[in-house]
Amino acid sequence: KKLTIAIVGATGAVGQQMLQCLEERQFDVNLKLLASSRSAGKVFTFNNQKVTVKELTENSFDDVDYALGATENDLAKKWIPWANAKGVVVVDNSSAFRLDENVPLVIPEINPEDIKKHNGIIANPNCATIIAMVALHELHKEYHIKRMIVSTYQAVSGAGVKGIQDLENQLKDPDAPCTAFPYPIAYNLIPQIGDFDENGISKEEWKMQNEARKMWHHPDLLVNCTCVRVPILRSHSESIFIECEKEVDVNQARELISKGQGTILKDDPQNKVYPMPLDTTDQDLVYVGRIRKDLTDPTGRSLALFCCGDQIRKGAATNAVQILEKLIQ
Ligand code: 2RA
Repeated sequence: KKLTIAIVGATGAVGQQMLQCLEERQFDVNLKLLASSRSAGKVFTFNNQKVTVKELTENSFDDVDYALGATENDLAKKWIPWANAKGVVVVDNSSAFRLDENVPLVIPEINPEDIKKHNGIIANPNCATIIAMVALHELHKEYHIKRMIVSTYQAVSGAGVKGIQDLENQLKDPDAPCTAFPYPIAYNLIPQIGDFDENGISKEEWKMQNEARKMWHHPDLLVNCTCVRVPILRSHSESIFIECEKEVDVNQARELISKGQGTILKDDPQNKVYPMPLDTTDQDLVYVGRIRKDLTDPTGRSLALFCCGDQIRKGAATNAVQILEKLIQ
């Protein structure tokens, strides 16, 4: 019997990419597209079949085996119990359950063994966290990262279709409305993603430390993160400094990354070869370059690098579909 997979939040940027990833990765399944009443009736194509979006209700999951969640937190907290009540296992891209101890948080290249610990929900990490950890994983295994200082340059797609539309509209007309961000994003940078706490640290900035600690099973990891919205469509870029337990070697680090799962080494600065968002857009690998020793650290245990990855793909949809692949294999 063919499995039935539901995409919940099917008409958003991530939901649409999930559909495309399922098709690219040849999922021979029945697909159910669920969204709000205002999207019900829209028709999409999957494996050359027309699929009509249905309204998400409590009874949407009777005939579903697995669900991919691409909704905001509040809605996820509402519909996921409906799905679990019908025995449906959910891979959720919202941040609602990521830190719940009964919910595995997974990047398949890093901690696939955590998938089987699920109790009905597996959480997909935040896009900026996925891109950083895929870039760093081999280095962490070799040098054991103690502390990370990260600056992110996050694409407007992180705020969904509205974010993309704001940038495209404002580039045409600087007076076009700001619907996704507090200020114009065209020709601008906005050093805020999510609300700030009393320490002046944003919700997005806390995600990097909280989620990396959970997935690396490394509760002492220290992360200082600055998250900035930039006028780029789809790829997040990140400048990362790591302080390790062991002395680092740049050539070995390059070797580890070139052999790493999910990464491509783009590191020949003398020939202007380094990661850029235009290169990583609409593909699933994380590009890593600008790898260099931190000459200000006499212990030789610190290293800096720059990486880029597609926020909608590996940062969200592809990672979730890769988790689903592991679940049903
Ligand atoms: C953002 N990481 O970039 C958040 C959610 N995708 O807006």
